[in-house]
Amino acid sequence: MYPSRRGRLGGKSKADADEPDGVSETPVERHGQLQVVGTTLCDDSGDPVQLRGMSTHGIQWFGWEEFLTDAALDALADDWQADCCRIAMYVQEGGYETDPEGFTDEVRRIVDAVLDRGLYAIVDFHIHDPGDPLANLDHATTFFETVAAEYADSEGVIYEICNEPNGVAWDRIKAYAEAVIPVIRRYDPKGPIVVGTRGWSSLGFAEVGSEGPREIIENPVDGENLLYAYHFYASTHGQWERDRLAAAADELPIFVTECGSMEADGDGTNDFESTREFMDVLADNTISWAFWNYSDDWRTSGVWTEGTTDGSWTEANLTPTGQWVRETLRDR
Ligand code: IDC
Repeated sequence: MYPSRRGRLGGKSKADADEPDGVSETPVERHGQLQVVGTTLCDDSGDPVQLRGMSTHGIQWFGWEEFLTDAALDALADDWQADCCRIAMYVQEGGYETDPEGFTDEVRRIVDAVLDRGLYAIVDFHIHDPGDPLANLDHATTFFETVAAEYADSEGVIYEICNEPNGVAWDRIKAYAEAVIPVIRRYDPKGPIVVGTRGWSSLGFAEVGSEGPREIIENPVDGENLLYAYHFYASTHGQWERDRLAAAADELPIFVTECGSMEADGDGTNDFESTREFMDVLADNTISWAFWNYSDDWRTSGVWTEGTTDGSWTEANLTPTGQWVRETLRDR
């Protein structure tokens, strides 16, 4: 198997972790507590940071034991050399609302496994139907109260409070965010929080009647260390979106918490040329990203071939999507 390129935090402080023990630092050891300075995500020294990694699929289908195991996460950390892992906890569709305690336990288990490898864990409250985040406000309050209280002292947790609002005005999303953020901040005063945006986190571009990022710029969410989500699928989206994303990045802190090289339904053909052009915009603007999705789903977006299980996390079992993303992540 591939050599681990990292030590394990294992109780080491960041200072200790710098010990020249022949093993490179983990992303959390290297960057520490993240913060938003102006429109840029920065590390604890104030230097800009671009995190790059994967999103899980919905953990109700591809969660711990079904798919995510220690071996799967070792491959993501040590072979793929990801900086972050987004944990997609659907609220509907057989998700959190069916078993709040059980799904909170599952998120806790995956967050701990991600942090143990020194990767940043993005806790994704994965709503998109219903598109109005206020429909899930009570669930969000309960869930994030528990998660923020438990991870308040961790340097490696990022809170994504609503995956893809849609069909609602910016005011409602802002109202939801300004109800949930204080719940998190009561326990975790600094952890970065990503707020979903109109039109399936398109910054409003995909929402009829939206004025796009202007609505956010003129009426931002109240709080510190906040970022706004943008999602793209490179076979569906192109230069029109790339130009507007680059312009928005001049005025807003953005995190691409979900993106893909295929159609917006997670399937269809890959357009790796368009994906590369999107990745260039993200790199030029130091925008972090998580690719959809770390699973063996049959759709184009699954990075592992169907039936990949423990012990078979080798290049031979990667789909074309997986080959492309792994190479991109390893290309430092
Ligand atoms: C899709 C999954 C599919 C699942 C569906 C459920 O690929 O297996 O049945 O969700 O709604 C998103 C969403 C994400 C979607 C993904 C691809 O955040 O949940 O996954 N996508 O459609 N936004 C744009 C694309």
